[in-house]
Amino acid sequence: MAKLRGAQILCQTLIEEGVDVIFGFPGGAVLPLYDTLPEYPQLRHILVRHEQGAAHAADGYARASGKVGVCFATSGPGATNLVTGIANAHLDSVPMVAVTGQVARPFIGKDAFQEIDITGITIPITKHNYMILKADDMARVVKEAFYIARTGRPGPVLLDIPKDVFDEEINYKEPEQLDLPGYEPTFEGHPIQIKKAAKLINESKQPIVIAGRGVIISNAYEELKHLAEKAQLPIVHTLLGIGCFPQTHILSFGMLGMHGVAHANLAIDASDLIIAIGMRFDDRATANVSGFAPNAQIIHIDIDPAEIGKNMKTTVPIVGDAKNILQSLIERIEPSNHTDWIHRIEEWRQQHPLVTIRKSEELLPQYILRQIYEITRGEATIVTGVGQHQMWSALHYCYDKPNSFISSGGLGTMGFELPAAIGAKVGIPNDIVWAIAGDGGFQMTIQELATIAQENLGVKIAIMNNGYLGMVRQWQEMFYEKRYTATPLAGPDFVKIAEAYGLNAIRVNNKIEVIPAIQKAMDTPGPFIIDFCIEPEENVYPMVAPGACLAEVMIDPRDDVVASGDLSRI
Ligand SMILES: Cc1ncc(C[n+]2csc(CCOP(=O)(O)OP(=O)(O)O)c2C)c(N)n1
Ligand SMILES: [Mg+2]
Repeated sequence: MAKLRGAQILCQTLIEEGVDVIFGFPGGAVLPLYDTLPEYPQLRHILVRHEQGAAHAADGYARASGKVGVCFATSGPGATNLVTGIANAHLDSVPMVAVTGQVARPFIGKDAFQEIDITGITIPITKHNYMILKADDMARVVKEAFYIARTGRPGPVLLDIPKDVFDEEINYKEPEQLDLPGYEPTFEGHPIQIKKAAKLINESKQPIVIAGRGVIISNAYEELKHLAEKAQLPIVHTLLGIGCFPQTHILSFGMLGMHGVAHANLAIDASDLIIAIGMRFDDRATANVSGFAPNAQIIHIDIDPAEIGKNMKTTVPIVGDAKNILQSLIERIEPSNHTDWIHRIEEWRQQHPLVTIRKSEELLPQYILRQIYEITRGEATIVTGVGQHQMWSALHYCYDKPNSFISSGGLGTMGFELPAAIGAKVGIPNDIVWAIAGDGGFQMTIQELATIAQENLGVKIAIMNNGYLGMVRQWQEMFYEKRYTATPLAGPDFVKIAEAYGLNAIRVNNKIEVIPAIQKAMDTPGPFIIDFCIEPEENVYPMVAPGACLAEVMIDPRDDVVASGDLSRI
């Protein structure tokens, strides 16, 4: 039997769980772990500049690669700095294992230096958490953590490990088979429910699918396509559902919700049957629930039983894995065409012309996104922050490629863009990764430029620099009579900042510079930053005002708008 220290068992088990990269930041309580890392060169450690960056990078890595993201932090402030990133992963169902050091066992409960009850703090924002109190438990608990993080509805698991447990030496023996009584995620949908759902679909005249991130998590792209094509079901998707169904597909009708396209929202309103797949009726997707799909019955497919009936009364709930359920459902539905219904949605699409952009020589963000789409031929993975630029990214880049949009949905975390793009690039190094940043959010995690420089990560960054906390300013313009309190935002010279970090950067002030700048970013190996100084008071449309129903969607009131692009069908 090998004698191993707790830290060695942790590293060994991480490798067994398929981990090859860790985003982290050291400190006293995790020193024994960091001291052990060089014994395991298979584990690449990426040093971030703030622990929030580690959590978001692990999150971006997990979303892009489909693997569990891992981050390390020390006790106390290191652990609390992870909190936003853990919460972000929790709300968006991202598999993550966060390891925090804790003060040594004799000091626990003494308010020792850098002692904080991180398991207590993270109870509501983790799928599960543990404090590992002896090295004997290490391998079993780490394995459980990965199993919990990646199975069922994925989510973050935190492991808090006292410093002396890393150092504790034991006679290591392989952990036994995992035994987690009480944790048995449902995989297969109940056959009676599937039969009921198929009957509803077969009888429906105006059915519509709302597809969410669950489709991406369960890798159900083909099944969704097959289902849609067999019964000719129109598909709309949530913000995090972008990339679950090709947007150039004839049955794709774009995003619903607060900033969804008009025809998607109107179609939901008129539908007689909603087939919700891997989505949770978030209020940004449903708008005012009391007016949501007033004439529709609802089939709700979700792996998490807690989501059923939470926000919306459901006619037929089906708990289980989307891919598995769709396979059974496809067999039971009859081929159909719904020609009149699809024609009606098409008409709405014509009347409320697509996603619009003003005819203008000004530097408009929608135009920039469209050019990034054209130049990358839709091959890029887009990572955004939160705000107007996030919605422009959702609406004006056309997503055909599966899982090509990474964004903070549930928590809406400004500052997500840069570290999450780092994680995504590490997870899919051969893919093109563009971070679309707000000038506000970018300044929240700007320190991660140093991580990009140190690791020479080829992330391309477009800052949508409007000099405002733009989305909040838009709300002030619309609902607070243009009282712009605390939203005008001075920023540094981002080009000089980038240069100080040793990164290539340019500023773009005019429309004619856009295409050459994007081209230059693509042609330059390694990281590249473009500071796009966009129209400061451009707004996001369409929009459903807070409290309004989807059918009350407002489209761009200005009369010089044209469709954003021919290639896009959204
Ligand atoms: C951490 C955090 N603080 C505050 C907010 C509230 N908020 C939502 S969007 C937004 C403005 C974002 O500004 P910027 O990053 O410049 O993006 P823009 O809307 O201008 O594109 C703010 C302050 C938030 N989402 N996250
Ligand atoms: Mg801004």
